[in-house]
Amino acid sequence: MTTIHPALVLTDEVAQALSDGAPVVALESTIISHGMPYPQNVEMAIEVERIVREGGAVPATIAVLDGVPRIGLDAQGLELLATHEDVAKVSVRDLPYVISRGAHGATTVAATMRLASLAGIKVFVTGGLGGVHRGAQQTFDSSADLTELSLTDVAVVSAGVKSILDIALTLETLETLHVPVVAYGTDEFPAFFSRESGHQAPMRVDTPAEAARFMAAKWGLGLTGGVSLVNPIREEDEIPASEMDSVIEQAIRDMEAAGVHGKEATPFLLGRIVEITGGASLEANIALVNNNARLGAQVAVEHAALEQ
Ligand code: PSU
Ligand code: MN
Repeated sequence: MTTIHPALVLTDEVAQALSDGAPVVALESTIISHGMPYPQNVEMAIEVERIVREGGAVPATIAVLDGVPRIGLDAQGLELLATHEDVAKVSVRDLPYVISRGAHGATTVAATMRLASLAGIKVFVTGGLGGVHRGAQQTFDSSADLTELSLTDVAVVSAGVKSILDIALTLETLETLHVPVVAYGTDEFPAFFSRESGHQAPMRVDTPAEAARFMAAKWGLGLTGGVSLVNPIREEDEIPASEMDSVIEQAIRDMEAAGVHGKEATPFLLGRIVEITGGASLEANIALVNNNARLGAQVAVEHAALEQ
């Protein structure tokens, strides 16, 4: 029996799946409103939902619309997030602000995890996690995605983190925060566009069933907090790290020159990388999200079977 928080509005389909104990996969919305240009953003959102369904799970894209936290969206909701000018980027601390003002908000990994967890969803698929930014020793810019991973019992499937972040510091922080980082089918921690980051992942699983057993073992022991399941982009879709390095350095220089920081930093860098690569990074980004959706659906199916 799942208890669902009364402030949330679920679609009938998601509510039914959760009450049946059927597999559900949460999906974030910052990636739609602030992570990709239109119309690729809404096309990606629709395709990811299709892939999750094809994998035997129910997709639940999460956002705040008119001040209401929504678990599951219709086509109109996805289109609004992809096109509306006034959609705030909402991490956990911003939730009360958009809710109390009746505003629209696209949820980050952190806020999506929290809302998913309040709804009783255990598996969440995204593209890349936020983390510790390069230069954080000076700026203290470290994403609330990391603290949320330490608090909330949701498994997050991502393609690792982009090297716009300091990957070594991000991995150190996840260790401090008790967050298991589990690589899927590889020993190496993946770097989003690239399969390799030069950093080892501390743990590895090779099947969705193993991932589901890992989740059950963690939460069964009362070890609260998330699981970061990192899934490398497929070889045929990757952009080698050697090609991305100079692009990312350029994007960071442009960000510094433009005086951008804080919550605008990640969206700015993502947008610049798309521009500098002439759209090649966008193709890779879409491919890796789809790849994560395939894995996330399988993990949700296996985990739901364990819970029956
Ligand atoms: N990384 C990406 N694409 C994204 C994001 C990160 O490759 O769209 C988004 C996610 O929603 C993530 C957020 O949770 O950026 C992190 O933002 P910040 O660094 O401000 O916490
Ligand atoms: Mn930040």
